Amino acid sequence: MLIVYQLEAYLPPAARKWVNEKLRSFRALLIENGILASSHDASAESPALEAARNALKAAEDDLSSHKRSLEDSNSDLTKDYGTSDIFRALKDKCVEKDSGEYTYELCWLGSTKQKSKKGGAHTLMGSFVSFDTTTVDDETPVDGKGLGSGERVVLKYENGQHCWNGPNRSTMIVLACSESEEIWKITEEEKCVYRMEVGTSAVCGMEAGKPVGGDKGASEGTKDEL
Ligand code: MAN
Repeated sequence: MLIVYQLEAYLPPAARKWVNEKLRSFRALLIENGILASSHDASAESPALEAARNALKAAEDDLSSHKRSLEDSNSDLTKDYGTSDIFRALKDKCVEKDSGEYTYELCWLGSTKQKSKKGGAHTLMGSFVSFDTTTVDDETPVDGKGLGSGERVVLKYENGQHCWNGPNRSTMIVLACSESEEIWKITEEEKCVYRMEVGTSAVCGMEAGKPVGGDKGASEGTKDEL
């Protein structure tokens, strides 16, 4: 067998050169077509293998981003948006109001924040956890911007930034019917326990969180806890 490998040595010089050149150009052709790695380094990858590896990586990235968006959609579907999904329309929307040295922000079914007018970091006053109801008995102001009296829908925001020598901040949002979304009043009931009185069209025509004179919301069965 050895003789086969040494065949080249038995060839006349001109033929040996010809064979060598043919081999070199064949190798170049393989490299050009991505079949053979260009380096003599055994660990080097051929362009074809590299392209396949890149395609796999891109497909895997694509798959994880689709998985993430599927998880987001699933958790959105299981999230409680209230009777008849009424708060879904307000999702990702926020309202603000200046009060004292702060601007207060309420993001619907998101979080509440206190922003100092002097700048600096914002203080998280809680994140939405659940719906509730409360009974109020206020005089309705002439401009209609108040809670009035009766049972009102409450949004509970909890687990905000820890208060020095106090609890984690929390906010109780008491809602009443209004043409547009607006914070009417903000109070700090006790240290780091906040209350916002807020107007929204989302609760118009509701009593104790249920649609007045209809059982549409309740008949849907799954989200009738309001
Ligand atoms: C900040 C604000 C106040 C709060 C105090 C408690 O100044 O969040 O609302 O009462 O901290 O230390």
